[in-house]
Amino acid sequence: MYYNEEFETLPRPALEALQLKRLKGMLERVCSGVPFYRETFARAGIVPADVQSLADLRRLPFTYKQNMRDSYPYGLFAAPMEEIVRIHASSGTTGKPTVVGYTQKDIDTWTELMARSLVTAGVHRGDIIHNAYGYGLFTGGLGAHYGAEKLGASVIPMSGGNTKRQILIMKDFGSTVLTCTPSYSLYLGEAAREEGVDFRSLKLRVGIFGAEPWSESMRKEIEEKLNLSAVDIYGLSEIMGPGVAIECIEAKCGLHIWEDHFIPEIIDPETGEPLPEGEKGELVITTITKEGIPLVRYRTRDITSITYEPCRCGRTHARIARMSGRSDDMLIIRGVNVFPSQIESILMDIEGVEPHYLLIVDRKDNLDILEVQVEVDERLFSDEVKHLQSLTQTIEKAIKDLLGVTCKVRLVEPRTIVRSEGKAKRVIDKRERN
Ligand code: DLL
Repeated sequence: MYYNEEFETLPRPALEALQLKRLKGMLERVCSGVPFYRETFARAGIVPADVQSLADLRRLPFTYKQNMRDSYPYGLFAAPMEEIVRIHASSGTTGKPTVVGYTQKDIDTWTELMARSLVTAGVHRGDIIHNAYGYGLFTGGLGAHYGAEKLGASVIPMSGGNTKRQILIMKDFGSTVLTCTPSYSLYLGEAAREEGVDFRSLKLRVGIFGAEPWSESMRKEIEEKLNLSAVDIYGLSEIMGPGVAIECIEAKCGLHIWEDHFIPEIIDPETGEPLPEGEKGELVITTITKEGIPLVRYRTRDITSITYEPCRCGRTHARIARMSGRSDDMLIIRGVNVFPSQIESILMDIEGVEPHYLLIVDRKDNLDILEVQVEVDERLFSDEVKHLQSLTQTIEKAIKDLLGVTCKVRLVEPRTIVRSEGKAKRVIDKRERN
């Protein structure tokens, strides 16, 4: 089953011709409309007319999350604010979020690609989609919502949280599709058991899970516990949101990346050089149809590999492997993107706290938990217990307020956190990954 058969099955030569045409148009647009691109292209000694083949793409400079931050909030927008109809944002490497703007055409494209992704995952009209991705600045909720409506399915806009109610609704409303993060799906499974609800008695058939790393063994566990077929969906706000790539229900072997709108490359994150098909490296994406904030060779930092082998579902779009990590230190904690440097700058603004800390991430009852161990100065450590307690709460509140992440702070004595002779090890991630 296809949503848009013509585009999903375009023979590769036609797909590549379309990519080149769209790429050229996009390069003209960004060079005339965005000073950042005019400057970086000039520095690289390149004008859009130099790009005459898809292979020429590699001559263009990369774009980084930092470039978006430097032009915070709207500096990289290629359309005037009068044409921007939606704004989303995700965490940046420091306190400031990365801001993305969509024109009406961008929303239409996203909606179409999300509808296409849902059909690829085996969803159809008549399905009842329980959408537990968060609604808000995060792209998950609204992205899945619009796609589901466009497809003609019934969407229940649950958003995250209020787990008991989620289970009641899922049961009473007869939900057939669940969309949320993989870790939240397992949490729902556990909570249902506590409520005496057996997933085998529910109508759920398909789960569409993404926004954080997960593994094949986790897929197996989810499928067993929730009695559904679990599909991996990938996306990022900078590029669009959910629906950049998704597994097909037929093969569940790699995620089709929608090449009529995005050009993927796999590069060596150290050297920036392109890697051959099948080799693991960093995913770089060029958007070729976006108007609000088109991105040229955007460094996603996500590690994967790509294959152009035909897929048994008949779609001709390349497949990327399940994400196996990141080339930077970004953590995803209960769906929230967090950089250790963000926590560090919060800690450093608090009096009595030493610049030695350790973040310990674990998963308990299928939920991510973050412990922040931090050294306090000698004077403070010998202080009254109530002062230490209040400091703990101050730090926990600051992290919650600024980053949206709940954590447990543990104050430790001076010189207890292991010092390193090279790069400091700031993070211990105990969550399962393979
Ligand atoms: O997480 C968009 C999304 C929403 C995708 C719902 C899928 C479902 P951001 O908050 O900007 O956007 O985070 C993007 O999350 O660069 C990856 O590191 C990670 N990520 C997203 N999907 C997957 C996945 C949304 N399927 C960042 N597997 C990305 C592993 C994923 N990591």
